[in-house]
Amino acid sequence: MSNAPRTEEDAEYKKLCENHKHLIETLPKCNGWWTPHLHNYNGFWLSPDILKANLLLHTYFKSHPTDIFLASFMKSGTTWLKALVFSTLNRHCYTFSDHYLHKHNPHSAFSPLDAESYPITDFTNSSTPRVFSTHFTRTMLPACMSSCKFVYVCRDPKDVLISMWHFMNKIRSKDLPPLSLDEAFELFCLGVSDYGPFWEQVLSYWSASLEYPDKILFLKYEDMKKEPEVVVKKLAAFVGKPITVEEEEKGVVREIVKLCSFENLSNLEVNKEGFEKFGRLVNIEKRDFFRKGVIGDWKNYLTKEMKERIDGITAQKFKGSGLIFTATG
Ligand code: PAP
Repeated sequence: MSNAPRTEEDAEYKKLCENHKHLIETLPKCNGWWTPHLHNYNGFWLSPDILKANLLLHTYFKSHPTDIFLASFMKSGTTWLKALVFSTLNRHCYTFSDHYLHKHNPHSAFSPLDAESYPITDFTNSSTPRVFSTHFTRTMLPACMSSCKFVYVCRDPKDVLISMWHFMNKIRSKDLPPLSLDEAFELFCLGVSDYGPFWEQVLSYWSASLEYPDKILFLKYEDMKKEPEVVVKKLAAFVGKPITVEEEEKGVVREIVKLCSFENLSNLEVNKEGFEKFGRLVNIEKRDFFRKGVIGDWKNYLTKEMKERIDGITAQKFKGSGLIFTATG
């Protein structure tokens, strides 16, 4: 159980927030993507409210041994992963013709740790086991979480950049001028983006997955696109609910893949209208979680030089790690 205070008037909570505010004021800062600034904390860039959420996590979040965390860099496939994990875990609770995901955006299935509302929440989570999502780098998570299971999804950084650039311009403060692709590209390459540097964040989970393969399932968006049924079976086994031969014969895996496909989810009324609330930090239009859902859209935006620069950074950063990206052109 969490020991979160009940109200914002809690003295301990207020003191902690004051300390965090002072700490953040001392940190290096840079231009942000949707907020005016990002702050560098222990090598990673975060917007002030998300950094506050991270700092509070260390005091108030108490993990359960059975918790599962869905981790990713932004725009790498979290929405899809949430839908797949929810429908796999709860496949005995719904029929595929009348499903929770027909009426709810996948983000409402599991809470994001990074934007939880403090201090009212006590991290209640209706699912069993509890499932949370996070974009924090592994090294910024409370130590109590290290014995829990993680599913991590990564994606070609070129597609991440383009997806993020579109998304950030949608949620960017109206007081700021639009973020140009040139500026976004430069910031991304320098590692200055929410939760970045991208490469260090990915590597934090990749190396942990090599060390604890039974605790961290490391997935790639590109593999999920190519072989979604294989991924669903892996996920089911990983969360302790393996698909049986009988289920496979009945087409359960195929149904999960179909339900969670970009084409299906993006065309549901529930994902076309309205907002998804992330703690008390931000309201996001549900349709903004679904743009194109393809591999290689970067080709429509990046020049040859830009592509080569990102691929060069990726090759240099991942050298010797064993992590190889499926070539997308
Ligand atoms: P988040 O970081 O805000 O949670 P996330 O879900 O990780 O976003 O990534 C969004 C990307 O996944 C979008 O990619 P795009 O901009 O290149 O199109 C979105 O379209 C894509 N996406 C969302 N749902 C699915 C899905 N069911 N299948 C494949 N891709 C999807």
